[in-house]
Amino acid sequence: MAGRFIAVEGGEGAGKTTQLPFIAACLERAGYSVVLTREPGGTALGEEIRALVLQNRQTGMTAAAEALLMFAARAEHIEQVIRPALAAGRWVLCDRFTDASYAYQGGGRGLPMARIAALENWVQDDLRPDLTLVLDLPVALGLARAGRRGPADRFEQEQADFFERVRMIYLERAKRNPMRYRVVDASHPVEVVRANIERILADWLPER
Ligand code: Z5A
Repeated sequence: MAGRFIAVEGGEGAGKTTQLPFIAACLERAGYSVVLTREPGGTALGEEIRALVLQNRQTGMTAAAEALLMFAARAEHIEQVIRPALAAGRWVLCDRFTDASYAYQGGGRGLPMARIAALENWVQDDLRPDLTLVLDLPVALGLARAGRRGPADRFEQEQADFFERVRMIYLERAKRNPMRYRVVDASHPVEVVRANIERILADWLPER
């Protein structure tokens, strides 16, 4: 049987990195073999693209170049990692996927959503996550958390209104497709967020 594909999304400091190992452990306890991966990244070329798009020396990068680099990394990731894992019956748990392109390049940078949708259809064909967890919290709280973590990357230097647009797009997309998305209130302490994610997964996972 083919595996399932779960993406975890959210704005700055939402706690994806903190919660992902726990989500992977939950799935493994339920008996699934899990591939934990991330975007941009997940392959040798993808990790090089990640360094390019996050580095501060790329100050003049256009929104179109940024979007195309995200989808170049994604094309590699899908062919080399995601599809083979799903075909082998493994579950793919991905730290960000195409919703981040809608949120950051569409919402944040203002690229037309139709262009992102065209890239999505081209690069992914019919591949979409089976479940997308959106870790949501007020922008100011997320930025305060992310600020405690070290030097800001190219995205983290954006202003609050950029991240408000990112948040709005995530929430709009989740609202439009409640079958696929679950919004998790990420403003709570780590253990509370974890317990809420565990409840969502318990409801969503197939009976075994
Ligand atoms: N990007 C894009 O533009 N387009 C795309 O298509 C894709 C990505 C795929 C890299 O993403 C960047 O790429 C990203 C969007 C863009 N923009 N940025 N920046 P990333 O996911 O690798 O990096 P990130 O967004 O910077 O993640 P993050 O800021 O590291 O957030 P996080 O992983 O969600 O948070 P965290 O590291 O788990 O937690 C942050 C801090 O808060 C840390 O000190 C924790 O200990 C603390 N924390 C976490 N949870 C809690 C709770 N519940 N309470 C209190 N403190 C907490």
